[in-house]
Amino acid sequence: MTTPTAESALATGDAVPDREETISRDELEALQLSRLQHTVAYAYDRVPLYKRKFDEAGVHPTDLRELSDLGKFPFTTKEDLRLEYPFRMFAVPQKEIARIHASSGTTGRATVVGYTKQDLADWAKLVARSLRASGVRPGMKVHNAYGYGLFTGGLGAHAGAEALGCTVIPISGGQTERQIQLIQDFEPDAILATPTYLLTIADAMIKQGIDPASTSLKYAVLGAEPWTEEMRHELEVTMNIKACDIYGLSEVMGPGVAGEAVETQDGSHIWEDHFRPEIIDAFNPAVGVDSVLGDGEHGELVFTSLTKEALPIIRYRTKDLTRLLPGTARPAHRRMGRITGRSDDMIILRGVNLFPSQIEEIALRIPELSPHFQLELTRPEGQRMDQLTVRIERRDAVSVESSASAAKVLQQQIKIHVGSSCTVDVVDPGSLERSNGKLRRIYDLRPKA
Ligand code: DLL
Repeated sequence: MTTPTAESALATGDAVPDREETISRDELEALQLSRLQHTVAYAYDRVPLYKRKFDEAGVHPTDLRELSDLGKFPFTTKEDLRLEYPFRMFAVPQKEIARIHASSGTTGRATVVGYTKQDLADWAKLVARSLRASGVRPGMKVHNAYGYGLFTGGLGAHAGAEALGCTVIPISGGQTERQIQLIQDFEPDAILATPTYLLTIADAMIKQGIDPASTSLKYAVLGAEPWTEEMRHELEVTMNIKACDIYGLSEVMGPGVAGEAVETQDGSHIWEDHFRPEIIDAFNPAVGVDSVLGDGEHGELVFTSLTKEALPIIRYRTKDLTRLLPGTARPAHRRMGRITGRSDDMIILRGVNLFPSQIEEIALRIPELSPHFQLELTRPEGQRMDQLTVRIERRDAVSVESSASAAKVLQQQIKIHVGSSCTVDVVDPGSLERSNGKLRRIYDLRPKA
């Protein structure tokens, strides 16, 4: 529900937030509790999986008397969604489902998610809220380079930008030359893309002799994959823009579960009037009530939806590793720290844990090296030890000789900050595959066990 003030603010191009964005923490928690009580009862009554899981765990929706009681309820995992493929997680009859999205399902079956008309309206409202927080205003032209289709990025961002009152350019991902042409011709104010795809666009502009800092773009709202402060700096300087984060996942909604404020640029605010976040100890095999961690502690992010009709989701384990921080620009809504990685994307190299974002952070501090890199894991014949090779492009103007010393610096810095020994292979500019959306950084060539 938007208040008349917020509606008129949208119409006039003002930046006044929704009422729920500015309520006090106490008011917000009261709202969360009533919505949570409704959601667990609704899920229990309508989705057989939840009934089964709650019964097995010996909990009933009436056990939820205060917010911390949520810890008594069982988790939901991607595996649960796969087992209930395609529609058994839906809490409404199919004719009430207005849209379906699905994850690509690189391993096993895709996970399918559904939305009622009301869910779509809530989703658009939250994406609009996120974009507005990130500097986008009604009337602006928005170039949407998230992929359209079953992926929630394209259509989710599209509906949010429309709801905000923007002029949307639905270009989708790929066809980089064409993207550049349209950025020049249509002169958009904002671009929505994955960080690595924006990098691809900037890089292709440079190759065409266009200065990426000279375009009409002023704002970028970037997400769908992990990225670092160093990458933010790289993109902001190269493109002369303000770049903010947007976070989300299809199982919980899509983009817009959390969004970053341009005035603080200090991490995405989780829209807690629609989602209750928790952090759990991801690597404890017996995760349960006791494993809920306090604010500020690092662990796996877990979400419970508070308003969703088609796919209520209870304590969904995202596998995303981060921590909860106090709200700043939107004080009642806690922020999430940058996602260091996913628990299932962590490289364990001779006992040391490593994420691609750590390499990004270190590499981008070395002036000779570009943000284009891949991590290759191998186990050479006859050896028991795994080997990590960081393959990274040198910057355009850098000579082969100076990139050799940069390689040494990178290798040493990785050893110091991460604790892993690796080989660094500096390659020619333009020789590594470019991103079209979510970039694959890890190439695991080790023999399968
Ligand atoms: O990536 C939704 C989205 C689209 C978010 C566009 C933002 C912008 P999925 O394909 O289900 O949904 O992938 C979700 O992507 O669990 C994270 O691992 C990762 N992810 C999404 N946003 C961020 C972010 C979309 N801002 C998975 N930072 C999530 C880091 C992110 N990782």
